[in-house]
Amino acid sequence: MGEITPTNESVLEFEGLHLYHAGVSNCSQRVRIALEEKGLPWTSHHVNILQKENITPEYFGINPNGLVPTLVHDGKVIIESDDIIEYLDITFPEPALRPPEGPEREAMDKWMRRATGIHLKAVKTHIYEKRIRGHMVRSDEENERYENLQKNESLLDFHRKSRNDSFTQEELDAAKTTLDESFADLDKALAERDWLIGDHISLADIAWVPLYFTMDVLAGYSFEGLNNVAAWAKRIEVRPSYKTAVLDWWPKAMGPLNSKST
Ligand SMILES: N[C@@H](CCC(=O)N[C@@H](CS)C(=O)NCC(=O)O)C(=O)O
Repeated sequence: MGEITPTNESVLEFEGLHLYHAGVSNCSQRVRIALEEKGLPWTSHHVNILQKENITPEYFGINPNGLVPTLVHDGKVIIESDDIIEYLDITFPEPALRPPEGPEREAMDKWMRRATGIHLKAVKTHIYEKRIRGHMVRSDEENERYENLQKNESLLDFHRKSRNDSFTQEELDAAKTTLDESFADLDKALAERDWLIGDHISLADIAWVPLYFTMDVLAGYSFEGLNNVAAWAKRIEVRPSYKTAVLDWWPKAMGPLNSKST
């Protein structure tokens, strides 16, 4: 479950919960929301991905994909946001963010797998295409460093296409279609309930809501007609975790986070 052995051994000595994360990152938002919902104290290691602070041998030694977030808990290193939030709920069970084992747990797992499954080809592709690419252009030197450090072929391919502006129209259209289908399904699921699973917030909501928060601002994605999704996001926005986990970390340079709710 997301646990890896880091080559950068400096983190093995960390005590307590340490999070490598970025303010702008929707995957980091997931983990910060879960931490805040559980009231867990944590130490921040902010990695400014807009400034390419993740492209260093030190950080690749902690997360071999060079991605945020990474959780270090008493020297144990966990990567992948879905695995991290699940780890937190298993390790610190109260308040529970997962329903007990059974059909609701299975439904929650399915939503989480779906969020993970669409991240690179749909979420990231659409956001990079619409907004981030212009903010994260890598210099030749940064690019060379990345090519030397990154071993994950899918990520190498993604960043080469992003840098060379060489996503095909088919790939961009497929990303948009996947997002349209996903948010439409989310809207349907939320038609008769306040939360995706059961009657309170769960890891399913925490996995999906950052996509809503960032998609509209970063990608200009239209949520028109998805009223249940918008109402659900507002239910999250009134929780104290929204301010501490989402708003307080959002880089002002990227504009107001959620234009629809302000
Ligand atoms: N599957 C990973 C995806 C993580 C990811 O793509 N993180 C982004 C920010 S949301 C990142 O680090 N981007 C920098 C890069 O791609 O170099 C997870 O869920 O943790």
